[in-house]
Amino acid sequence: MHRTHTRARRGHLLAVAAAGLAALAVSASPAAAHNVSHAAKASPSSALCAWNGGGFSSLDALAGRSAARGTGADFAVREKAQLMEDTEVPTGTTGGTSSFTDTIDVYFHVVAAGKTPKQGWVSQDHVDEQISALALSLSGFYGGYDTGFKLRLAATDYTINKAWFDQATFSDEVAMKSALKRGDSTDLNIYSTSGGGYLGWAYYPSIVTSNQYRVLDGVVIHYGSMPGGSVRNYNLGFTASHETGHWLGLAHTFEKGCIGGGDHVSDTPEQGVPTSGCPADNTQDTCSTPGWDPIHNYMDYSYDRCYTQFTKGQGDRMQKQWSHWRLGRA
Ligand SMILES: [Ca+2]
Ligand SMILES: [Ca+2]
Ligand SMILES: [Zn+2]
Repeated sequence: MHRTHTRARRGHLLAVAAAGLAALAVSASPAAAHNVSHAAKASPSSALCAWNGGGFSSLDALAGRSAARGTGADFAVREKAQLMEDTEVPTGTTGGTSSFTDTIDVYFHVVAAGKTPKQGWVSQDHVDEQISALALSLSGFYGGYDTGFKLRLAATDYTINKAWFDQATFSDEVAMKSALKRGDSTDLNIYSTSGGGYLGWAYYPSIVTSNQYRVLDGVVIHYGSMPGGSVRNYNLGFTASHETGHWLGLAHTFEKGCIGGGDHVSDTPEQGVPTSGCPADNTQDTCSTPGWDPIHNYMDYSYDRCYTQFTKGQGDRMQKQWSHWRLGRA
């Protein structure tokens, strides 16, 4: 089935013909940048959120308890808690320019419980539409900054495995990724599953430095979050954009709340709490510090239809994180 994405934003009607894509390179005029900041991690406990460059204690803890994950029928629990902290790169790292460009190879893994749509079986067309939506969000097509990242779908594979589809435990995640992960540190592995009760999750790029946990590097999404999918309000494919933002080193715009600096991005205003839904106007303001909340930023928790942008500051950060953590590694 062939779908057309249509998004009306601020008087612009953007129509994207989803294509079977070998290489996606979409340019768009950078729109007025909105703001962003990072997200408050729902840390299970303080002991579980310590990533200080020396180890993966939080992941160790997770591995040890075989992850009990809550379910979020209404996706109030939008995302599995981020168990790492994003890590700075050295001053002078390559990136942070508008001339930056690079192409990310994507390995897309459809993991289903069976061969019906409700069992997570999604078509190649559907996968192509997801890649298109993700590529367009990175390019600034829907608004915001052109981050310079382009995508190429390297391969799609299909697996029927009920436990992997369910993603109920950490060990299921490790088993799935150990079997399916492909490529090197510059390659984006996306796993379409039930989401284990979440829309998705990802890990920051510094995970590639861990021999033990690098297999986890990648993005897991709920199959119903793909364009035209079954998850109401979150089915334009932008869960993948949000999670890929993490994969490229971005934290949530609401990270550390109004304290500021939580996302290490200066052009995203502080945000006290994650946005719920899609506020009718742009004047949600949960912190007294300058700027309205960045409700249109992919790194907030708004509805998909509210998402339109990464900022220049985020694009710069992605490029540097990419250069430092991902380029030149096995
Ligand atoms: Ca910020
Ligand atoms: Ca404010
Ligand atoms: Zn997130």
